[in-house]
Amino acid sequence: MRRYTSTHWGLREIVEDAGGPVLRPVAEDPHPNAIGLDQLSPALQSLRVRRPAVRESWLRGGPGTAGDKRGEEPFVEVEWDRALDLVAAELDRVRRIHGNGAIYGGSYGWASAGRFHHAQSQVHRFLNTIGGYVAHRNSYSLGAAHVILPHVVIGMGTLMEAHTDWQTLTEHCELFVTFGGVPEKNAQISAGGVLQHHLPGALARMRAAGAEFVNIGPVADNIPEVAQAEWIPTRPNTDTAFMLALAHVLLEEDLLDRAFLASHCVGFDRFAAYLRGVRDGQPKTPDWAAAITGAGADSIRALARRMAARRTMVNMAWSLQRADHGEQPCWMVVTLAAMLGQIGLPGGGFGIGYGAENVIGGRGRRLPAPTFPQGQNPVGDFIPVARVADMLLNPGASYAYDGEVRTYPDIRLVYWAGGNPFHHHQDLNRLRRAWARPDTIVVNEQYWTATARHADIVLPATLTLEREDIGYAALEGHMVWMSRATPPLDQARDDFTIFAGLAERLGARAAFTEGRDAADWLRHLYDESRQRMQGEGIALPDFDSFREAGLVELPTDTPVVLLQDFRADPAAHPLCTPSRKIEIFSERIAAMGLHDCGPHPMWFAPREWLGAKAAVTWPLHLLSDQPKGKLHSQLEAGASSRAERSDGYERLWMSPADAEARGLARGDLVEIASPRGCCLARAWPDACIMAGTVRLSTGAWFRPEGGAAGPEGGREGGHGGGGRDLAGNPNVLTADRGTSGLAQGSAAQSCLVEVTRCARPPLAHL
Ligand SMILES: Nc1nc2c(c(=O)[nH]1)N[C@H]1C(S)=C(S)[C@@H](COP(=O)(O)OP(=O)(O)OC[C@H]3O[C@@H](n4cnc5c(=O)[nH]c(N)nc54)[C@H](O)[C@@H]3O)O[C@H]1N2
Ligand SMILES: Nc1nc2c(c(=O)[nH]1)N[C@H]1C(S)=C(S)[C@@H](COP(=O)(O)OP(=O)(O)OC[C@H]3O[C@@H](n4cnc5c(=O)[nH]c(N)nc54)[C@H](O)[C@@H]3O)O[C@H]1N2
Ligand SMILES: [Mo]
Repeated sequence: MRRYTSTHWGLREIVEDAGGPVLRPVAEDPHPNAIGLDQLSPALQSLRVRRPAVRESWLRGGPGTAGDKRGEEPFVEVEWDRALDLVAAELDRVRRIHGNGAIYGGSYGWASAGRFHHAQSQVHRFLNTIGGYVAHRNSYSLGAAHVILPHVVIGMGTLMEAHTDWQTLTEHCELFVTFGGVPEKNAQISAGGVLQHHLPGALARMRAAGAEFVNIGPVADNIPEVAQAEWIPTRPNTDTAFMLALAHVLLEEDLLDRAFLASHCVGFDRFAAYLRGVRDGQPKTPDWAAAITGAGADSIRALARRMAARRTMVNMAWSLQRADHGEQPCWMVVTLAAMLGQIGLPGGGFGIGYGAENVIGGRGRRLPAPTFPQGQNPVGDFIPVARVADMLLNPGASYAYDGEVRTYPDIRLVYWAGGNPFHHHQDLNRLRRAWARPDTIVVNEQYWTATARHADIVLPATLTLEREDIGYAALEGHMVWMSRATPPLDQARDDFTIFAGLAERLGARAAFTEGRDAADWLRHLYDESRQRMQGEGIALPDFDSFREAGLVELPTDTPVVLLQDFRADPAAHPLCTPSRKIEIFSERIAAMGLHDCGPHPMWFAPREWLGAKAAVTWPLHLLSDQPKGKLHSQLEAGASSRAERSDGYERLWMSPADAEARGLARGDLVEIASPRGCCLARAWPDACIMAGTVRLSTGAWFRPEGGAAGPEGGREGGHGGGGRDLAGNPNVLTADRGTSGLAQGSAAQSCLVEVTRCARPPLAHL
């Protein structure tokens, strides 16, 4: 009998070794990776939260005591019953005195794969049973895309699974133009799990069939070599200007599909007036764009003609919209594809995120998943997810969001399970100040992450390998019984058990558990899904046979052509937009009257970019992309993550010219500074990075000099926010601003920095 576990980065087989259970990639995967294979190693296990722990002054003084000491003070371990009593009493106090609207339970994060022990679902369901919480909306991944796209074409959720599939692209696509590559490192991941990593194979087949690839952007190594892509280097955050110039050429040379624009789109004429510069006096010509993007005007012109002459797919990476005015590239990529008139044709049109996750471009079908119900939230209040520090710092303040003026709630208690805001949020020193405000912060964690270290009460959570679960990713073509490989470490409990214990103390046990334990829930969720799958013509084995079999493959043979039905008959298959067509001009957005998001796609200069005044002092644009050797901050100390570092430090990729100008050689220790903070890394000059751009991948465990407290206390005797981050987390540098008043998404990719040799090496080496 084969035993499996599912991870967001691949399915693993659990095999017994002389020293205990070990993980192997499954044989079915043509391009497996090595992420997390060492999860049970003593080195990683030594970083676990082993017992419930309470921050010293909170334990002494209660809620609200010395919030500014969070992250510096030692913790005191307590018994489970005491910890649960404390958390339950505090939840009850806050809801009685301030109401459930004072509890922030958004709890953003990837947590682990597995349909039942999904930390966010667990915490949301629990909080719903005790009266509700302030939730979050959208994601760090796609903050701008989620809000703009439904106004313009279709929702991002639908789009995720509606991308034209790789096989269809192989058969029909002649030219694949991508802004921000098709990163193989990112396609290692799919939420819920991956059975087969298909990106490298897909690009190789497209290339063999004759497709040509053009990669536009500041870095060249974000598309597999098999694609043999032509690289047009451009400055970060200038993609909209580049696309506008392509559009200008199509318009001026009459290379656009006027019939498609008339039958399937609204508002092209007003956009065309903008392209021509009727009101602002600035035609968006290739020469105009050349000055902004750094690309040659001739190369823009030539590319536009080539795109019009071929079956062309235009793609953008999600990173483009994780930037100031990130709504614009999303809107513009759709507009450009509409002008080419190939939307709905096999191999043409647009993509938002080929390569961002393995799932994009697959042929799987959405099927009824086993889903742990989260219940109803009686509070109903929410924030756009990346506005968390704003919320904590400015209770009662108002902000614009998607046509509304909203007010930040006054949060007294924060509950986090399954995410790491001290990895993922921008401007971590600001987050530290915001985080000092609530009366109480509770975190369920597996490891002593920076977020756990900045909590008041930390409850130890199990690993997936310490519990049973159902792994499911229909679009990836599998459902898997996740076996328990090892008993829970020390006193760790699964989130369900933790919340059941809290619910019990708050008189909500029956509502939370519905009388089921974890094993009952797994059977129940599976049976329910099995029944609904029958309706879809899928026969799943019964629960016990499923457990026995381990892996069930689901069909992945549905060809997809994005918006094919809409193209064929727009009246019968209308879009969700107000006009039921593609909106190149949006009356709805126009009516919002936003100063930072206009009624059609436009070029807005980001607040931080190489063309800004601030670039005199901060002359390098920092890209903080997704890390190759891990998922976000997970298993940061693991082997595949460490392999991407250089002698213990993160690598700062930079152009050879920028390194030389600073007298830096490969491996030199540098300080990277922005107006918001400073961190260390090793210089890594490489010709794949455009001059003026540097790259530091995300995921490092924030470690401000002086040490953040763990059970053992601060390492070098406490140090307030603002110290250098030794781990190299780019979020000490990034700015915490919303993309615009439309979406308020994370704008992490708009960040200027300077790099200097590190003159003062840290006392403690990593
Ligand atoms: N500068 C910059 N910042 C970024 C980005 C960027 O491009 N640039 N990208 C952003 C994006 S797209 C994202 S999605 C976010 C990701 O940010 P997160 O999703 O917050 O990152 P993870 O490291 O996956 O955090 C998951 C945490 O859950 C814990 N965990 C895992 N399983 C369980 C469990 O069963 N129970 C409990 N209680 N805990 C568990 C893990 O130990 C880990 O600490 O980062 C964002 N931040
Ligand atoms: N290995 C790994 N894979 C992951 C993740 C992970 O943590 N690790 N996270 C997953 C998650 S949650 C998400 S949301 C997706 C994110 O997917 P993306 O947001 O697309 O990923 P990034 O790696 O941030 O960026 C993709 C590429 O765009 C480039 N880029 C950045 N800014 C610009 C720009 O202004 N213009 C152009 N043209 N290019 C630019 C970056 O240098 C990078 O090469 O990745 C997923 N995949
Ligand atoms: Mo993400």
